[in-house]
Amino acid sequence: MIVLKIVLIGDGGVGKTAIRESYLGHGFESQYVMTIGADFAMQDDIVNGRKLRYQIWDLAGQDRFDGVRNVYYRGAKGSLLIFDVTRPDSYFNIPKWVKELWGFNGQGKIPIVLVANKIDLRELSDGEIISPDQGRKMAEKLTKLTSKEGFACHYIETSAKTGVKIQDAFSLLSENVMNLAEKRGLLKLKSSRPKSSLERQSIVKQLQ
Ligand SMILES: Nc1nc2c(ncn2[C@@H]2O[C@H](COP(=O)(O)OP(=O)(O)OP(=O)(O)O)[C@@H](O)[C@H]2O)c(=O)[nH]1
Ligand SMILES: [Mg+2]
Repeated sequence: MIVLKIVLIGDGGVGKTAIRESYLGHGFESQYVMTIGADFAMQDDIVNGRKLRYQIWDLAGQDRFDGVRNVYYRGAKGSLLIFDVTRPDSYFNIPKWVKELWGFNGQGKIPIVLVANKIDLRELSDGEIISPDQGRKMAEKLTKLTSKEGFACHYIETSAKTGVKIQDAFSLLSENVMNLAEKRGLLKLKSSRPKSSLERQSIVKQLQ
């Protein structure tokens, strides 16, 4: 069992909690209840035939929690960085979130999946909308910052309301994290020899 701490980040109201709840199979709540500080959940999953235990930290996005949030990043191995396609400000704030994430997790640059949420509202909204092209461009910009580290930042479009691509967002992130761990020799995915319990414990420790 691989234990993976991930953080859900992005501006207040972009849908971090809704995405977490959808992933956990709890359905969709249309009323906004702002997260205070952080919420925590665990979920087991199987990705590419490997058993995973996610420790999901769903952080409060409102500015008033700016100081409080920093402690929750420590030990994170990857992040879903979420913005709301109907709120351009949440897209333009992405650099702020990247800086926080890479500044406080304790290991510098770690994988990010950039998530464009609320795509069910694209057709309905008459305001300015962030396009798939803009989303991809931002992910490419992030990848320029991480390619030296040996990984890319991917882009995915979701709706917590309809559930579209929610599972994929989590598995894309864990695949990225595991590939990186394998590259760095922390995880031998292709090993044919069964691992001893000591080896397994050490992998779990390194991924925590
Ligand atoms: N239509 C639609 N509404 C969404 C979607 N995701 C979230 N919402 C709504 O957006 C509002 C905010 O969602 P939350 O998940 O609470 O946002 P958050 O990012 O956790 O916000 P903070 O906890 O304050 O940081 C709620 O009213 C949700 O119902 C979506 O994909 N589509
Ligand atoms: Mg929340």
